[in-house]
Amino acid sequence: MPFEKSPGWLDWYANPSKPRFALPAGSVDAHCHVFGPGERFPYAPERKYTPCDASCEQLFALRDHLGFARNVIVQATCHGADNRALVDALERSEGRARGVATLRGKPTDAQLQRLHAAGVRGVRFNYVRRLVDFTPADELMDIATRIAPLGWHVVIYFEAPDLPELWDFFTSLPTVVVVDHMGRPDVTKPVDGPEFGLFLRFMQENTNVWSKVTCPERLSHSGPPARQGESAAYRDVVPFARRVVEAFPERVLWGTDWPHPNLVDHMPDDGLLVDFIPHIAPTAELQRKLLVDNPMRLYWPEAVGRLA
Ligand code: 0GY
Repeated sequence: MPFEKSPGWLDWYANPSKPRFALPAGSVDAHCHVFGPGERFPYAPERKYTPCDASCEQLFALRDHLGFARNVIVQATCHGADNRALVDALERSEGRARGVATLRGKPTDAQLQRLHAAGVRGVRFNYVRRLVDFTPADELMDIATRIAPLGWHVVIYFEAPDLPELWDFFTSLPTVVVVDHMGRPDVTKPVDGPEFGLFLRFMQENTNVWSKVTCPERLSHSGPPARQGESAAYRDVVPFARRVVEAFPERVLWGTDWPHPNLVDHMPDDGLLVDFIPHIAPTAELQRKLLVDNPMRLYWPEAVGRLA
């Protein structure tokens, strides 16, 4: 079935540069997606956008080019709760990808077991209104309760102004809770201001909460580097991400967000995104935790201590 991309949709960067920053051995790209291909895995009827295709083969080529060992593939909203493209990617990864699915209603035990066998280790609850329609809290809490015994976690995607309203629900979740993109702070506001302060308090008071320090390209107002390798890339996001990495070094994850859905200004060169990492995790120890130890603990706990 042919699909036409949403108007203005930016395709992913075809020839990313080789990063200057050498990733530690065993690094995990802990936030990325696959889109279709639509011919094989049709986009969901309820989707809010139609992306370009971005296959798992293309994702795995990017993984190897950038120097990552593994991926965590997060179900994108354009596939709704149809996890077939995700499961197919996990099965083709030869054990080098784990996944975060979207579930609705009352999943059966058999369904959960199938997803677990494929490599799913979490579900995503999305509160970004431009991406999804509302799902009742009871339904989500039911799902969280069902997945907890499997050792899965919940990934939450929301925007900073919505945290106060969602706080009670989030803090009642019975699993590890991973926040996408630091809860999307407005980086034109002070890093020490009340809005980001609330997010830091959320992590401080709830030791089951982790954060992805991802998506500078999405959060930045100062923008991408003017020229390749310039260290000031996305400089307005650095203080926010670095604060989270330094305050919670055991509970942070990093990922490319390839193929970068819904960007309107520019499409990042994924090699330069990797070069952003040492600005937010300035020591080798912080980098190892962010890129290897933490994602391995969450997604490949059985391999910790056994694999590089
Ligand atoms: C991201 C961000 C976005 C989209 C999705 O599932 C999605 O559609 O996650 C966004 O538009 O902000 O994490 O990829």
